[in-house]
Amino acid sequence: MKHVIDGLEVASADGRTFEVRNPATGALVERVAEGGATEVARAVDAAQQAFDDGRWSKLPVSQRYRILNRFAQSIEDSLPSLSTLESTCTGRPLREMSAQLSRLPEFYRYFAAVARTAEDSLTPFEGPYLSYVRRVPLGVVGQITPWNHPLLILTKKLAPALAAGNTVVVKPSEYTPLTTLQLAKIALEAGIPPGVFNVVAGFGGEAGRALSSHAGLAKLDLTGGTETGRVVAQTAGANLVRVNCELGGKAPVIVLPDADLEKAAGGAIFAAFIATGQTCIAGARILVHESQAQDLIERMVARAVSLRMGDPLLAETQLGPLVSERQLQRTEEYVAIGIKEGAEIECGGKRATSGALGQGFFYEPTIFADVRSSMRIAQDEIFGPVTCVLTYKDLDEAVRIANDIPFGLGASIWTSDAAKGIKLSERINCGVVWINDHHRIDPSLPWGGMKASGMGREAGIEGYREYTQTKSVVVNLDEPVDWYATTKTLRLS
Ligand code: TXE
Repeated sequence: MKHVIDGLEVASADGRTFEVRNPATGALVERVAEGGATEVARAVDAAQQAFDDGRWSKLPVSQRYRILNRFAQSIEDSLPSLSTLESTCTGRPLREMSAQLSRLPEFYRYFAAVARTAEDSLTPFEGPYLSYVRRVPLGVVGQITPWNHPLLILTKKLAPALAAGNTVVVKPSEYTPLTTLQLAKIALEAGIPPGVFNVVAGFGGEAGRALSSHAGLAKLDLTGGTETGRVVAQTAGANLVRVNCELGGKAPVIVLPDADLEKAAGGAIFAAFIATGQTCIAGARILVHESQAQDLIERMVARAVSLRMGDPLLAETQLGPLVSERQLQRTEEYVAIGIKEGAEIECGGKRATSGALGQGFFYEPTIFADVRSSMRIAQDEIFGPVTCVLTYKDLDEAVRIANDIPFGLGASIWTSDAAKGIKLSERINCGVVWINDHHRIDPSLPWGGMKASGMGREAGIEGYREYTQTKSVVVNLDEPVDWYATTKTLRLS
């Protein structure tokens, strides 16, 4: 597959390509053009040209609305093939990918509607003035996306960016660029003009670096690891490019003593092992009252060991492989660290190698007990199928442990008393708190982290606004004052 730049499929100038492999089998899926500074520069130029000539940014919003709705419909029509390709490249079960991608069209329709219904404001400016504030697009936006939810994460950024009238250059993850390239072609067919949505495939250290250091961007939006966020924010910041970062996380799942333990165990397993634990809001710290720990652990273990691991494309598969050998090694290293730190493995703890599983990057769902909050397995983002159970004595201790982490993206609270859950949510320092659920998203829900989980918000009205900037216009309704021709004391309002 080739880059999509200015509406054309283009190879890299130097002809380089790289392999995309299936993490469940190791088989080659496709070779993809490997871009670098040359392709990024070409894509940014195309996006700048498209922005400046107004083929998208100056279209009446009613027309952008119609085209984005057509794009949403085309995505809906392509869901079976997109889901299969996404599952093949990420290793995530087709059931998960189909459920996740079925949400994409909503995001484009939602943001098209937000743009279509957006109202500008009139400010109470003192004096004989009419002053109004418009929201205008930013310009060329760079978006760097990861491999765990390639199209969903892209869509949270792309839908508001396009709806607001920006033009975009995307650098998808080197592990999973295929569906993003496919999406760019669908966009063209749906009537999004050439140059508006460009994709350069390639590696973070080269294509990603070239995009994040390009001075022509108006904004850079990254989802990735916290270390990548620090590097990218510095590079883009040096060019005064505004930065949005959605970074790591390690979500606490707080089980209150009044919770239905069976439901909480189901919720904890879902929180921890969906996407084989490779999500920024993975339930990686399960907090339970010390008197109920054994009971909850037994229920969680019973569920974890019964998860069906296997070929992601089979309908019955519940747990796929990790995305890469690197993520597998990282998981193995952290499990070894956990054992060394004195935590107890309740289930899992090793690579799955039986039968065909040995060819892929499969790892058994792993539950650690006897974990202290200070241990590295409880502090670092592992991004694999590993969760830790920690105990608390009272609510204050539960809050302390929940917040005792550099991250602050998501958390869930399990209780039979919603009021208790709401009160507790006020005390948890993170961007989203679910009560009796986990992992739920909506186009209308602002998404983003506190602390080391990032800066800025995606989605919702707030996410849309972050893809716009204000332009204030002040109209003098009287005769202009001739400032130097009068000696009267005048106010500059
Ligand atoms: O992500 P990277 P990696 C976390 C998770 C995981 C760890 C490493 O803990 O184990 O990060 O994963 C691009 N300049 N998350 O290394 O590298 C890269 O090409 C510009 C959490 O795979 O952060 C890809 O497109 N771009 C996370 C994107 O950044 C660079 C999702 C993310 O890759 C770059 C993924 C550079 N210097 C990993 N280096 C989440 N929050 O969901 C890399 N990239």
